[in-house]
Amino acid sequence: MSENSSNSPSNVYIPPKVWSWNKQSGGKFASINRPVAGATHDRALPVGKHPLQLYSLGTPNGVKVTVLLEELLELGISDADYDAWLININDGDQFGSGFVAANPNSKIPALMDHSNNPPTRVFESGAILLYLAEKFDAFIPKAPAKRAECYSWLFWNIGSAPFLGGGFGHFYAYAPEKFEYPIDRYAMEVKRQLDVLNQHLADNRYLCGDEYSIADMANMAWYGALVMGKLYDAAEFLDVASYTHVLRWMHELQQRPAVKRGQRVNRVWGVEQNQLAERHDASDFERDPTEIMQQVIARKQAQE
Ligand SMILES: N[C@@H](CCC(=O)N[C@@H](CS)C(=O)NCC(=O)O)C(=O)O
Repeated sequence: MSENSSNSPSNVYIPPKVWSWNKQSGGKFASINRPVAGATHDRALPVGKHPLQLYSLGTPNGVKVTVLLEELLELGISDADYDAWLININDGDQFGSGFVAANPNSKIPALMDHSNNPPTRVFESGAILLYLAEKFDAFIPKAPAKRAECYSWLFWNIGSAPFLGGGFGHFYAYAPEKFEYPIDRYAMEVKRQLDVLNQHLADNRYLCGDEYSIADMANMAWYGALVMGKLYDAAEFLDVASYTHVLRWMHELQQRPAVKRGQRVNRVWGVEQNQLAERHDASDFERDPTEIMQQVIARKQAQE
């Protein structure tokens, strides 16, 4: 529609010739969003006692990794023991120089593997899942056709979840106003994605058939949480109850002890017993979450 069209509504947005950064744009994450990359401040990353050092937050992208690490430990793979440090994205921790060195994209999760010299950095949740599954040869099918299926559902998640989080979640839950056009567009896409999973899970116990894998972990953190009503308060709006096969799959996964533990790590909101701001030892799951949170706050204050 042209600028002079007689049909133009008076409040229509006409993009300027060159976009410029308007910090006042509003929305829940307006204060941390920037159009440039790189560190905003010097802050070294802490390093704990285990070879694997995870820097994360208990959002779906973070939970994918902590569930895998807890599953590896549940299998008895002690080399998968890890420290999970809290990166609070609302406080801008992802723009500290140490974190940016681990992930130039400034997003959780980021992993440093100190069992290699120099330590190996891995960023992007899908890359971390693949790296750990291959390193420990677990939760990834061995047969080539099944492994390909696992890659497919894993990368399906990496490509699809941003429409759920950055698209639907942003406009339904976080934008400063409810805009019909983007909510409609992304609700349609998210329902289509749920139907993709639902139809597949009608005939498959797990995403790769009968083998539980990193593809389940990646998708459970997003679409499983969504159908359980844990994301964006959107269960009724999206009629999640109609995706019965996704629900069946998620209910089964929720029974796993490693899933229960992994979902708590680096979580700093919601019901207190479900939180564990940082995990440095298996015994941390038995500790008082408030005490752990207080220790994290004290450490962060000392760093400032
Ligand atoms: N594609 C990335 C997405 C990671 C991501 O979006 N992380 C969010 C939290 S779930 C984040 O760190 N946001 C901070 C920011 O945008 O500044 C992955 O899968 O690891």
